[in-house]
Amino acid sequence: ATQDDLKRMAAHKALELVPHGEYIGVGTGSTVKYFIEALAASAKDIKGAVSTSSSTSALLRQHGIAEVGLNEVNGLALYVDGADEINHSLQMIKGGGGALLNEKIVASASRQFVCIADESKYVARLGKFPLPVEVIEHARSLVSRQLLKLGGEPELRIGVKTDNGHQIVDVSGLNLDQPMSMEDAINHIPGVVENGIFARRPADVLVLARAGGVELVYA
Ligand code: DER
Repeated sequence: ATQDDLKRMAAHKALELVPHGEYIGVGTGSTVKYFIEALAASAKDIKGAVSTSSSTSALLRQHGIAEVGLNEVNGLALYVDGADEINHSLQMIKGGGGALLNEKIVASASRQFVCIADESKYVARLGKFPLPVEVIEHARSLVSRQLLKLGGEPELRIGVKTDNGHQIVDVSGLNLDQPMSMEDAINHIPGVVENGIFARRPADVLVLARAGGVELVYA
């Protein structure tokens, strides 16, 4: 099975966890793209979807799934999203697709976080994938100096502005063995908007696709 086959398998399996008649949150990325396709082809009648990026909004529109704004709903039953890395406590590194701010916001509004991923994302230790940090442009150098003090090597994601108009620096070399502490430390740097460590609020279940099949993994 190719990685795309595995992403498709995980996305399809996640449909079983989608309740009827509820609002759900939908993340961003190529695995989520397969989830949106599977959802559209299924008989699931959700009330609507809260998006996390312009690319996900375009996919929802393309597949005839109603999009609602987060301000229009009072919480969400479920949030479905991918990850760049996810450990055995279901803590994640996200933001490879540049939507980490909206993803963390919508995830925080959701009662259950379902992560869909192929086996390449499931790791014993977080930190091989460079950590995306969303920063305010005029504070970028100030933030980068602080990230260096934390042991990181920040690199500007050239030519990228997030849907919320910010820049992203990708930070290699950080020690993420205490992911919750690092998530808080980085978010306390003035000029940081959000970072891609999802440790304070990890996923509730991982739909993990391997060559041998798809399984539900709990922390
Ligand atoms: O940017 C993100 O957080 C995405 O969810 C990313 O982590 C997963 O993207 P993929 O499904 O294309 O691998």
